[in-house]
Amino acid sequence: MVRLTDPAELVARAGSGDRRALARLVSLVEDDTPEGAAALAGVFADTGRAWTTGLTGAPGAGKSTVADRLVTRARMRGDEVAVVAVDPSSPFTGGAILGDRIRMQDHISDAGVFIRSMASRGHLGGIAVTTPRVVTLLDGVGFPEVLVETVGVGQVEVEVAAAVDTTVVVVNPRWGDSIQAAKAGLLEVGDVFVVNKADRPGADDSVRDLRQMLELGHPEGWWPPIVTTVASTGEGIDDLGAAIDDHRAHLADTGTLAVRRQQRLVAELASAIDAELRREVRQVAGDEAWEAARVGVIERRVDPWTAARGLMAAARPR
Ligand SMILES: Nc1nc2c(ncn2[C@@H]2O[C@H](COP(=O)(O)OP(=O)(O)O)[C@@H](O)[C@H]2O)c(=O)[nH]1
Ligand SMILES: [Mg+2]
Repeated sequence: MVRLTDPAELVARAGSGDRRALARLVSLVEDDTPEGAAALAGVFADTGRAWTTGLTGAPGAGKSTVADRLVTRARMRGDEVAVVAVDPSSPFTGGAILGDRIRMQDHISDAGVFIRSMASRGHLGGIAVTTPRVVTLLDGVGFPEVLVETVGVGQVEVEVAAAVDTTVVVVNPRWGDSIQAAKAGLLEVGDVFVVNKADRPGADDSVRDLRQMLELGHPEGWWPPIVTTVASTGEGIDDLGAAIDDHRAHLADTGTLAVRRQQRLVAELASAIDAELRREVRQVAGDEAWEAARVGVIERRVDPWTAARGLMAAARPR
């Protein structure tokens, strides 16, 4: 079989529900290929329509199980939905990805659901660069709803989870779990909080701890609700869905949605320029000059700022 790589053809097929074409497109975007870039350029005018929700929290908190329930909810509403599960801890085909697949298996045969697990591949920028592009692609081919699951451990993962319209932070009723979430910087990014595994003791204490910590913050007209769930049985998922819908309505009514999305796009523009410039400077100045700068900085013979200016000057056309 000939492997289809024409971006326009793939976009057309993906848009009409061809999941294999879509999977191929996502790979092309993930691998930072020219075809992927062309596909993104092609769909960009159609983006800005999807509602994006991020789910973040410690490994094992139940994010995938919650996502699975939210997918069911979206399907019952008649909406198609895409899920992007980012797991930087499984660089190859780790257990987490398999676990996500098994958990989501009810949806795998459903043509209205697209699930993609992405592992950090270690290329420049990694998931921080790739995930927003994949989400943009899914938006552009017409998914009204996109869920992004990220392990909320590192700064990059937290940023990825926060680069959505609504960020949901998932914790468990374990002593100290809320404190860990706070330390990871999750309290600042959460729009909705979930105490999942409420079938275990301590859920009420966790809710109280979270509320106290959140009250120390300075919300801009939105007090993040705290919902308790038992994702494994589906208990509380309707409340969570309602809380997400409320947040969505709040953002739309206050005009915050447009502002947030504009800020995200401008940030994306700035980071794209950074990445392009770095690549170009390295290419034009040459490996030797790059290496000399690198070693010079490490050995403290030249400061990073002077070295950067030197490389830029070497790369600038005369
Ligand atoms: N007891 C209990 N277990 C749950 C609940 N939600 C998820 N789990 C289990 O917790 C484990 C981790 O869930 P998973 O969704 O993979 O967590 P993730 O790593 O955050 O995506 C799995 O074995 C789930 O079946 C819950 O509400 N109660
Ligand atoms: Mg998971």
